Amino acid sequence: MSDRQPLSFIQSPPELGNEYREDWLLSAWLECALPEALLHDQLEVFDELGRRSGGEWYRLQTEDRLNEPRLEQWSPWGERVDRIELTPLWVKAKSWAAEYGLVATGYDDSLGEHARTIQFARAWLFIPSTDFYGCPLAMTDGAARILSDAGNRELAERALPHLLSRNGEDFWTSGQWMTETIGGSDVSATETTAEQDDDGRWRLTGRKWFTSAATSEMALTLARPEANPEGSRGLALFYVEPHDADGRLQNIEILRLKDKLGTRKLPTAELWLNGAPATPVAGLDRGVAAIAPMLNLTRTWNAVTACTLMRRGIALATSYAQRRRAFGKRLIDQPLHRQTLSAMNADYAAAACATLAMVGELGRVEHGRAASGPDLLRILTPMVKLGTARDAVACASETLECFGGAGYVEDTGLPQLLRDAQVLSIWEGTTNVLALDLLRALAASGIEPWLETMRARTAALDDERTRELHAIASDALDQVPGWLDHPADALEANARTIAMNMYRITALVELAGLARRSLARDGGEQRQKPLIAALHYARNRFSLGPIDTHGTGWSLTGD
Ligand code: UCC
Repeated sequence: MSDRQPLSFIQSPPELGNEYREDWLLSAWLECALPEALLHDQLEVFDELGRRSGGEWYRLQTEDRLNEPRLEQWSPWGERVDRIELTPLWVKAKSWAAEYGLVATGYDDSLGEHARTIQFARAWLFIPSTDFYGCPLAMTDGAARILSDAGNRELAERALPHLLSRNGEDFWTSGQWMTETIGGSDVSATETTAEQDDDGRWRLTGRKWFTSAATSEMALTLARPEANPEGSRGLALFYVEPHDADGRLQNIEILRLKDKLGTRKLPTAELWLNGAPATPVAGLDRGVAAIAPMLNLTRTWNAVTACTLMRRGIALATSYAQRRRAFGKRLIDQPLHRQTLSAMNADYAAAACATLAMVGELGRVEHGRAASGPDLLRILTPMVKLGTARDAVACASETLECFGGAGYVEDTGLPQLLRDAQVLSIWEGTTNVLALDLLRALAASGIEPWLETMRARTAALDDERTRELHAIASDALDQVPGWLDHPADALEANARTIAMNMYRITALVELAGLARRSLARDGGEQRQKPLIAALHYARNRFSLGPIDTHGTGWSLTGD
């Protein structure tokens, strides 16, 4: 018989509710951004997604925690098969993604310029409970955009019906095979070559070092046709179907699955292309420019994912704070803990508003309704991607801390939040690469498309209750032109600070704008939340980094 004392206390775990109804920021944004009738039509789906996200899917995700994809390279009889077995949650997630039109909705012309807002609102609820299934969806979205616009009718007719299918059986996802051993950032150095065989079929040879979601039915990739020059202009964009009609890989070997810090459900693989058949998508050069629409869309998904991970962390930490008692009180009733949760909420609200504003602009650009053509979106995309990614890592770290030691213990499922979030500032362009991309965009269009939009939106903060927000945003915007007035080297050395500053201003202005629009609508306490969040953000979280005009600190780097 045990002589242990009976346990006096067992902590109840955090729980999730209906993740649409509980996400006051998302619902406030949609109420202001969508026409009433359209929102009304969508509410049932949002509500269902919110319920499944916080209920059935979250439970399955928790049960799936220890599963990982598995690569079987050889059959028992010695045949090279290179089959990847996905985790049970990922198998189901593909059907759900198709059923809810998580890619197709963005291309539904009946929704007009709002198609993207509705698509990403749905994805918002799906992503945090499906262990980065958003990654293949992001690449699929990028492929659908490219194949819709590239003018290659044969490829469009073959792949688009699958990429935009709402039926799990017909739905295809797309890979994006870019990264090679020589670089994931400097893609212009791609070593994979493309040659035509005797039948005129293009065949690709080379090693793709980091291909996410290697189970996709198609992929877009870069290779250098023989005799083409070095650099990104000598690359071409190719379409590949990895498997033949019998499901066999076509001159492709899966060398291994990557042993990553996080996103471990994602079957990211190293591939050897050994004459893999491929089709040029849009000519035989300018490959980087040709794949750029895919990059910009996956960066949009990256930002959306960052926000949804912040929201998930906050939901769990809030639930825990309502249950956990320490020093005689629930955590939620303790002023310092409340302040911590408020800061997390304010950061989330700001990141979400910057992201949803970018998504709205994407919808306008795609439907020819954007005031500055594509220029504002081109500026927003790298800036919002890099800013939200870093906010998500900070928020995940704070989430773990809200749980004390339990946040550091694997079987609570919490450490995965931090490991997963860390990828957001690395893939699809690191913070530095994206900061330089922002400079590239500013060099092309000037700062005006962004600055004028931010000034106009700040001018609209004309309510007495938003006066303080107006003053803080105006003051910040006045500083911006001076940041860009430097020689090329100094500008480059300051690119990250400039990008983060512009992101913070965008986040503040968009959140303040939501506060203003919410106040203009009738209603009770719920309508006040964006204002409370905006004031908290402006007073406690908003700060701009200094631009270094004294030199670059290179002497500190060791060279
Ligand atoms: O593949 C990866 C894993 C996939 C995982 C998917 C996750 C989805 C997340 C969803 C969350 C759930 S990771 C791969 C990571 N690698 C990258 O993202 C690449 C990072 N590097 C860059 O972005 C660089 O800036 C490069 C490669 C684009 C730089 O290329 P270049 O060739 O050195 O630079 P250039 O010469 O400036 O650009 C070439 C052309 C130019 O156009 P033209 O030829 O007309 O002058 C640029 O204006 O490409 C154009 N361009 C762009 N256009 C470059 N970037 C862009 C852009 N972002 N938008 C439009």
